[in-house]
Amino acid sequence: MREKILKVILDNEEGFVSGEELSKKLGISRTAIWKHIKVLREQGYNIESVNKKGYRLADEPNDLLNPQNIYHNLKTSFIGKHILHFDTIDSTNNYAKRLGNELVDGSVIISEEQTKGKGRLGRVWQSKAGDGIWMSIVLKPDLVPNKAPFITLIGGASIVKALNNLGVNAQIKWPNDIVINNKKLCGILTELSAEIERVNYIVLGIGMNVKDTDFDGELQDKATSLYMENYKVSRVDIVKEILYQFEKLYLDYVEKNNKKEVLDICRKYSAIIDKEIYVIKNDKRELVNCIGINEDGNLIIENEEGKLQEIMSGEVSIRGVKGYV
Ligand code: BTX
Repeated sequence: MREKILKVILDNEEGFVSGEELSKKLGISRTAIWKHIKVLREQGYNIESVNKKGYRLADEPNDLLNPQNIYHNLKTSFIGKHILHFDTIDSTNNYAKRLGNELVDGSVIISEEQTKGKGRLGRVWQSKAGDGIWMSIVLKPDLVPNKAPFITLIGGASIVKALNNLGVNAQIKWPNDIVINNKKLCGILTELSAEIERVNYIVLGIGMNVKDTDFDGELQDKATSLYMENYKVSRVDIVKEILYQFEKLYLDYVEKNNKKEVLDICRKYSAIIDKEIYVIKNDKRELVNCIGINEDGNLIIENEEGKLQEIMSGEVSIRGVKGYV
């Protein structure tokens, strides 16, 4: 019932909905409505009530990542149609992997906080309560395992497209970072459960800093958040737009083997193409020119001797000449 009340209020973006209208529509008393509204407020919904007018959601951006908020007007067909939301969790990727076989294709796990948020190669991903979007998408494509790494690029392309659609000037640092002003805004961690010939499921983890954040130690120089770059965008709008953009590009790839749009986006919004970059492998650091991204999604670089080389994602780290990018 609470969800139905919320839906009526959310649907009615402009004006007020009176208690009487809600009570008629939903067939419960006005007192019952009022009690539900009280609980919704305790959950964090900023619902205003004005005498003789009724209820409405207050002006500020609707920023709670509760499933109902995300389901509302979500334009996807299956991605994000089943959402699990936690206040705190070890890692949304770990949760998704623990339940991978049981979760339906396109399920999304979101948490306000992660106590063991992780990056690639066991690195730590700072995920403080309420500061960002920490989420994982569970995917069950009919795919051979060696086609799975491209899903990371689809993730990056959909995030950068979504952010730019929302007015945020973000770029991709191939293969798995989204940056603003040369600082790291968002990281992607793709994990795979597979047999030799067949993918069981893929977990696409996305971590994005949104609010003003107290970054720990070394992160202060290389990380940023949307708010810190003066973009006040609602987390709900970002999640919905990412899921929408992701679904289109993902279906193009798994159903039609079409990579074109993903590659176009990765090239258009690249933070490193046509720049000098350091490529770091094990402990070796080489200064190279970044030439582009080829049809497989691999990076093409020109090394110090002028030779062109192809780099696959996962092999290396990339750093800019001046700092992170
Ligand atoms: P990565 O290995 O490319 O980046 C990890 C590195 O990024 C860290 O070593 C640190 O230097 C830096 N870093 C840590 N936390 C942050 C942060 N909040 N903002 C910017 N830089 C940071 C990137 O791995 C993949 C990150 C995926 C995170 C998501 S969150 C939801 C899902 N669950 C989970 O445990 N991981 C993913």
